[in-house]
Amino acid sequence: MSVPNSAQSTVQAERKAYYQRIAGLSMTPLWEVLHALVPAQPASPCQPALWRYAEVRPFLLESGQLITALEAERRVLILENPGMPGSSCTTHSLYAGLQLILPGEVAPAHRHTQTALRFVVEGLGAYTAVDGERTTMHPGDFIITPSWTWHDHGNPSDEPMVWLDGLDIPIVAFFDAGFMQRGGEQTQREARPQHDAEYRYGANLLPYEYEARSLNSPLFSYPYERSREALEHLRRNAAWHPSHGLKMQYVNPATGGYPMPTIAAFIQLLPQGFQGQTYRSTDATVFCCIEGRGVSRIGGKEFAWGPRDIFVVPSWLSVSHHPAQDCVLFSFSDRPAQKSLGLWREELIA
Ligand code: GTQ
Repeated sequence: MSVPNSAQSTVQAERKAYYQRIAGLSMTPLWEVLHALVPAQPASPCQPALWRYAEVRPFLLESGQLITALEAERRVLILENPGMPGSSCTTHSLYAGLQLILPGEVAPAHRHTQTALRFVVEGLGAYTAVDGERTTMHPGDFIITPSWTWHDHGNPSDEPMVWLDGLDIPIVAFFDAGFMQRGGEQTQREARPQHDAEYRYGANLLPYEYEARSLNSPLFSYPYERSREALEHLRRNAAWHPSHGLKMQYVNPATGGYPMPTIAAFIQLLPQGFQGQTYRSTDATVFCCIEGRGVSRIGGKEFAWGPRDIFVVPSWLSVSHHPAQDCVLFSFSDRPAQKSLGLWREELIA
């Protein structure tokens, strides 16, 4: 039944006036926004994006002339998603940035409820200290700074050091659960020797009758050398995933689960000639290429990446990976948070 135009515009005007009246009581009609609030499938403002390290690096080094690590507290260029300007978000739920520490600099001790990961991109010999234990950083190392652990960074080497930071800043902001404290001293006193956690938790052993005390891995450094060696050995006799190639996930050795409650991290080998099958998953993912070159097709667009380049795959956008040579990709996402809420989905697309 068609309604005359004049009757329709009367209805519209009445509704509008009604919306204005209820706005005074801080109420708003669901039916105007229902399908935006409850979409048929994820509709993220997050866009696919690529940061080429060769383009980013000169600006990062330039920031080293503008501000010290001490003054900045953390000298980081945020990799802000082009679909969410002003948000300081890389995906809707995660933050990523490139942190620079010059020789002799210190990023002073602080702690916060936001969880952080570091993935070392360039340089050798700087350290991160987590709750009194230092770990020296090498390219490709994966390091975690769990929620509310004290951490400071320093660079006693004579090269600039750059790493990719990944934090759950948007998740913690969403929950309004952010706390932060600065340490009394810039550099934490060393409470344990280097590698203590590695031998205690990362040598296929755990302390006698050890019980996990937190949702975070007690192991906080995952050296690239060991991850890379594992991939190399497995390539000959492991099954290749049609989309992910040879993909492994970083683990909390005390639980077998993800290393942090909000962020999962992965490392994958894609052999030359591999044509990854298209897939999509609800966890938007930040990738960092470590070795090799290739192309990823994300939402129908092609992104060509090489060593140290960083790219983002949004939630539920189709993606496939096509390495031009043997490639290693590191990646992280909010998968543990989604899984603990029963939300995570992934599907292969024919
Ligand atoms: O290294 O503690 O990229 O607190 C953003 C906030 C790094 C850090 C970031 C931080 C840190």
